[in-house]
Amino acid sequence: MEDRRRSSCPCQVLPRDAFEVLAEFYEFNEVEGPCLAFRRAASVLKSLAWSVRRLGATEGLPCLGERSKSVMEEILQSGRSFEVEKILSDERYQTLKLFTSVFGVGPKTAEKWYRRGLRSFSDILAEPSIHLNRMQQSGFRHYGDISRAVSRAEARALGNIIDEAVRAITADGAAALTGGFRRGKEFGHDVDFIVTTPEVGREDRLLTDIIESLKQQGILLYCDYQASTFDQSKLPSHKFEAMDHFAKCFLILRLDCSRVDGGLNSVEGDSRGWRAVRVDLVSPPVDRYAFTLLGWTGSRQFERDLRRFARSERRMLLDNHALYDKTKKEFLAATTEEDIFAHLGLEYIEPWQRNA
Ligand code: DGT
Ligand code: MG
Repeated sequence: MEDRRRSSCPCQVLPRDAFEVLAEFYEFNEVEGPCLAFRRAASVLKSLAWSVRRLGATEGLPCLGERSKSVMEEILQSGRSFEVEKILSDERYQTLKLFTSVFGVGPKTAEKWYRRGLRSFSDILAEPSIHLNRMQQSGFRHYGDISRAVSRAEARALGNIIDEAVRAITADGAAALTGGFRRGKEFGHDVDFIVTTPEVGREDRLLTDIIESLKQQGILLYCDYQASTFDQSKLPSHKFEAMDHFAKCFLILRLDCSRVDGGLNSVEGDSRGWRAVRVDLVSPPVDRYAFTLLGWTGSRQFERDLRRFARSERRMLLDNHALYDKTKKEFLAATTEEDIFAHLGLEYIEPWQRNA
């Protein structure tokens, strides 16, 4: 009887969601240690094939520290976490969560707006002294569409569009789906592709040509292009958060309903006949393709853990550009992801097993 009452309680929270809230709270407060600890704890629970119903069941699981365990214990006993409920009802947390949900708005900008007393989108848009950059303007303009999940069918349709654009530019070019969809996810917040040409040095041009083609087709709603700053003499970075230096672009594309099998994942978009979708393209030189594919396939937690394993267990530095053996003092070449796992002395891990 009591159990039934508990399960119908609207406040009931899953331990994994509680850890995500706590991680985000610490991220907003720029406290890295507990943020990463709660993210890792959430990942561990996500990777389990079963749901945790009693604390004893978590014994032996890695990466669950004392604080994670005590939050979990409270939830398993009462269905709630006092700390998480306090955060969820906190005005600052709610406001930063809302503001950072806009494309182009990071925690620092959100905090700045919050400190100025702004609490809603209408507050921001009505404030004459706020200057929105181009990315944020697009973020607000397409907010409804890009905050709605992208389906696998939509990702496939975008894959066809990018593939056609690449092949029209160069017959031997290629586009590969990466990110969450390569890991088998059914929905994502964007669609990530790696585009390449077999000729090293042509990749920057390939990306700008693709952008031009999307513009000609009338489907380019927003584009932030970043030219390559890749320096092959540099050692791989040990900082995961630093993005790679290859040519890349962050786009918003117009996806027409007619291109998607089964229609768009959006009621409003269906009646309009199109929706806006976030798309990222990265274009590494072909000899770095395998490292980029591994790095952009994710998940973020998997990438962090793989880099940590390389560093602490193998004395190797891994990032999206390269793998460096500190003992031999040499770069290790790879043409496939299998080569990289082999250099690390690991069995190949399939993309769908990387959903940590
Ligand atoms: P999604 O789009 O939310 O469904 O999930 P993902 O996994 O596709 O995530 P996304 O699109 O943000 O990023 C794609 C991959 O790129 C991600 O799995 C790992 C990599 N990545 C993303 N952000 C960073 C970053 O800040 N640094 C590095 N090194 N890699 C990143
Ligand atoms: Mg993605």
